[in-house]
Amino acid sequence: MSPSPDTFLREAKHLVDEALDRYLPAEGTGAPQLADAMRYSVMAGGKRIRPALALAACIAVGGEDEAVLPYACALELIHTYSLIHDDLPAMDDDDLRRGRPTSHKAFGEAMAILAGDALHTLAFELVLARTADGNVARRLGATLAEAAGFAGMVGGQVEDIDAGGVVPDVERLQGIHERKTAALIRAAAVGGGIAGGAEDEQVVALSEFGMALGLAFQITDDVLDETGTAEALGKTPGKDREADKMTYVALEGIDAARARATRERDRALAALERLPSPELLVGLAKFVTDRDR
Ligand code: GRG
Repeated sequence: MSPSPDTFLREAKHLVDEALDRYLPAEGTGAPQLADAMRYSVMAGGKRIRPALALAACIAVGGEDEAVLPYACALELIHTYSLIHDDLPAMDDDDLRRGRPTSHKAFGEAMAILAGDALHTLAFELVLARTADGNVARRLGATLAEAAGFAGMVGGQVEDIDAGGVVPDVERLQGIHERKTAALIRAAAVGGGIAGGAEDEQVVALSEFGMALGLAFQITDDVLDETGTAEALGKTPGKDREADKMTYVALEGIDAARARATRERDRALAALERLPSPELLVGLAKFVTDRDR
């Protein structure tokens, strides 16, 4: 029997946190303040949902979880770098993240920028230097780069900034979130499949799953920004409305946004029917829309 989503997330977090601790520069080494700033944000907690999805996708196609561990950690490093940079005064200007003062509040702006940069490059070092099979490493590196860069997260972030204060429309909003949030979540599922030796059609199913789940994740994030507490979320709620952001809640209200998240989640679940052992992914998909943090 598969573990519950909470149990699997806890186990995945343990595995990934132990590996991250090994992969990150040791405290007090090299440029000590940089090593401290990198560790401060990565080890502050976080749900580790992207690495958990990569591990579960690898298992869903019959792979062994250690084949995907460096890639799972790389996803978390890219995600953490994006949070550090997103919190900077030049972007969202946030004081609280993962229940702690943001990186620039704790280390200053220059160090926060540099810690993000170093996490970004460490991510690719892990994938390329620590993935056992060279061909798999090349495919994982390309998958991660595409999801994190111009065609994915960074491009989506720029579109999101450009959309501030604009009257919301659903097509534009979906385009933003496919790139800003869903691309990296899709890369978690696809990369997990690649590392696990998935057939081409299984990779396609994981891609559809990841994109739909990524949208469900973002819509739920928009709802939680309205309904969640700083204590549960570990960040300041209500920032989207304050910044007049284009969100699903601004577009259609909380109830319709929740219903939209459920529809995307169900679309994600339908794609899993084409995989041999999807149980862990099914549980994670339900966690994404039912969470309070
Ligand atoms: C700065 C290049 C650059 C990109 C920023 C991802 C992103 C783009 C900004 C983060 C801000 C944000 C609220 C994004 C929407 C969804 C999201 C990524 C939420 C945070 O992810 P969780 O809930 O966080 O997985 P934890 O802390 O649990 O890892």
